[in-house]
Amino acid sequence: MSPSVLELELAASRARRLVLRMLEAHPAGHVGGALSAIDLVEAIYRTAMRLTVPGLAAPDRDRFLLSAGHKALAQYAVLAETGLIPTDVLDSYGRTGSAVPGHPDMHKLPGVEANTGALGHGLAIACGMALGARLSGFGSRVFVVMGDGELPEGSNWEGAAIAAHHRLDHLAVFVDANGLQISGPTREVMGMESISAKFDAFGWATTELDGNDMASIVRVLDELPLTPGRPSAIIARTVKGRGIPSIEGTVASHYWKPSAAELAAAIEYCEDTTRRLEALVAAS
Ligand SMILES: Cc1ncc(C[n+]2csc(CCOP(=O)(O)OP(=O)(O)O)c2C)c(N)n1
Ligand SMILES: [Mg+2]
Repeated sequence: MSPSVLELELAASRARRLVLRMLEAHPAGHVGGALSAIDLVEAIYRTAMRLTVPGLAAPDRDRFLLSAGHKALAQYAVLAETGLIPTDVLDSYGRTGSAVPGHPDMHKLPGVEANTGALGHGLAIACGMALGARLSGFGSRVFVVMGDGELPEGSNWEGAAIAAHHRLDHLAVFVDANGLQISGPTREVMGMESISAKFDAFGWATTELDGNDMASIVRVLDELPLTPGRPSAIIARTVKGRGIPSIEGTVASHYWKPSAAELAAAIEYCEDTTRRLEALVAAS
């Protein structure tokens, strides 16, 4: 049975706590972009993907590509929260040889489909996977999460053209549009609006939603493909650093190095939120 919106909110809160658990192991990382995207990642894994632990390498599996690889803490936390990897793997974050390095490594962690981190490659890789799945007669779907600061990379638009040309309607791209990138607001660094109009011009079906609102995310996931015969682009308006009030919406959240007190305050806030959601789920 599909989880309720409330259960998904609880799962995402638990995943945020796991991001903070990695920071307890090593107090530095790309936290802001992980937390803007984590509601999307949680909902995609929990409601849309067909995945089991023994099936993580099955040829006909659904695939998740984190094109903006620096958001890796979100994927690691969700893989652990959903039970696809053991949670204690997260405690090696920051150590040499860790299976959860700063950018995802497909040779180290099951569930990671490609080594990303150099921005602009995930969509083209996903196109190959989606086309390959179709040629193999599999019903696999491919989900991509990109950043809005990643969009200026030209290779994305080669991928966008390929996906539309091949009518890859089992491919869905979520743009984590938090309005910020590494050095400032995306509109100042390299404006790419209207993102929807650009994907639309390439032949995609597009929609926009609040990417930190579970009800909206689930509604769109249930509707995919947005238009049969077209790949889907979902422009998800989010808040960078969502879930840690002291860094929400700040450029500084991009690579956060919290003091012990800042980390403790973030953990306390997150655990309060989790307890509140647990009570609501129990009462529902
Ligand atoms: C090809 C490439 N150029 C530059 C970088 C450096 N870089 C890392 S994160 C980042 C900003 C990405 O912004 P966005 O996609 O909006 O992600 P967010 O910061 O919002 O998580 C940049 C430019 C990179 N990783 N790859
Ligand atoms: Mg961004």
